[in-house]
Amino acid sequence: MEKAAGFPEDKQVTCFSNPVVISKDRSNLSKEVVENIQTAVEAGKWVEVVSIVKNIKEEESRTTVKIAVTGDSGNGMSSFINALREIGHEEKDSAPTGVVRTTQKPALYSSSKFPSVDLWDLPGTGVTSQSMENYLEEMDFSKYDLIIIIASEQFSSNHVKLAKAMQSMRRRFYVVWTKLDRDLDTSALPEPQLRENIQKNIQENLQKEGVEEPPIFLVSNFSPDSLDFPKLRESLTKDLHSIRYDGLFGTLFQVCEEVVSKKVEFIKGIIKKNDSWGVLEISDPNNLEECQKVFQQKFGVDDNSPHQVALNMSQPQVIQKHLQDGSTLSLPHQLRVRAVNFVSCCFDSTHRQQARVLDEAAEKTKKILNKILKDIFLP
Ligand SMILES: Nc1nc2c(ncn2[C@@H]2O[C@H](COP(=O)(O)OP(=O)(O)OP(=O)(O)O)[C@@H](O)[C@H]2O)c(=O)[nH]1
Ligand SMILES: [Mg+2]
Repeated sequence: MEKAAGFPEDKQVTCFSNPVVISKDRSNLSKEVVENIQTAVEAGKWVEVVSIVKNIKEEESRTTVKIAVTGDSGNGMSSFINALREIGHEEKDSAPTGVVRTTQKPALYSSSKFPSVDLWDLPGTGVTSQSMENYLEEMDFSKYDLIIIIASEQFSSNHVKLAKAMQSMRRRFYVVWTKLDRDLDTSALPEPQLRENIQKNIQENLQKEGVEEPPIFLVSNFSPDSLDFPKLRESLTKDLHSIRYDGLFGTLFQVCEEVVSKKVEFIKGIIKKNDSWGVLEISDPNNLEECQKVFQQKFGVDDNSPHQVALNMSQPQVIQKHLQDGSTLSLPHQLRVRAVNFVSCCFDSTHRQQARVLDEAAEKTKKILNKILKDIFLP
């Protein structure tokens, strides 16, 4: 449905109040959420970590991703939007199309096929302004998460300029060649050959200007289920997922990793001073097995933890297995630790062994965190 005309306002992630920018644009998390997850990781409460991360993902899934459709006027931009939304040009909510310049100002559409995605039908180049510089300025492509450059008949210098601008603005973009039905009707070449020629022509024009090859799709807007349309929908779904969650995944892992590193630093301080072991409730610091057990407990990677998480994950058995691999000691491992204890006592200082056991517990914790986040965020 067309919602409005005019430019999209520069909405940032608005699901949390008091946003704190941690790394990438889309990874704005409120201070409160960051503190909650830090506290849960600090306490090794994986069930809580899972629940917080799932909430964050849910909020993020409701955040709007903005897609701009641009190109030379008449290339089939509005028709492409209708095809992507799988609605006919004659339907009430469709984007107006026509042989004369039709789209005069940006128009917003949405589709139940792509929830929480704004599809902006932009006026073609040469409609709102004379030069490409003015057009780029006026359209302000920095507002969009993904840009679809539509071309047909010829891949013009405007298309190359658009692609070049997207690359220098580090925007994700596709090139979609429309009206392939007409090309197929009028060309004497067999379909594979024709497709190859079109693709090659686009690639060469982009290469000449130093533009890295974007995803290229050849379609007919009159056949939204054939030619490259299925491939295009698949790529779009993957890219929407990546736009929403890649930065978030990295940021959350970083937040959690910092908590683990701080804890390691704190315990290493105790090891170094060989003092205050009582704080960790370790009665005999020279007993490596006791140290190992306590360290694992402190990080929440002892025998009891995997269980709790497994109950809350989407794929309980798989995660439980991963967690057990990463967090519980098998009997042979325990025996190995004892043997290592005995032999390496002769070479290693007790401190170094304590630190090594600590690092092992921390590594296991990071592995578990990585697996939790991957399980929640991977498509
Ligand atoms: N044969 C064929 N014609 C198409 C295709 N896509 C669009 N057209 C026709 O091309 C003309 C222009 O299509 P629009 O979708 O209005 O193009 P636009 O890029 O939005 O153009 P403006 O809004 O005027 O800048 C219309 O007559 C469409 O029916 C296609 O895939 N195949
Ligand atoms: Mg149009």
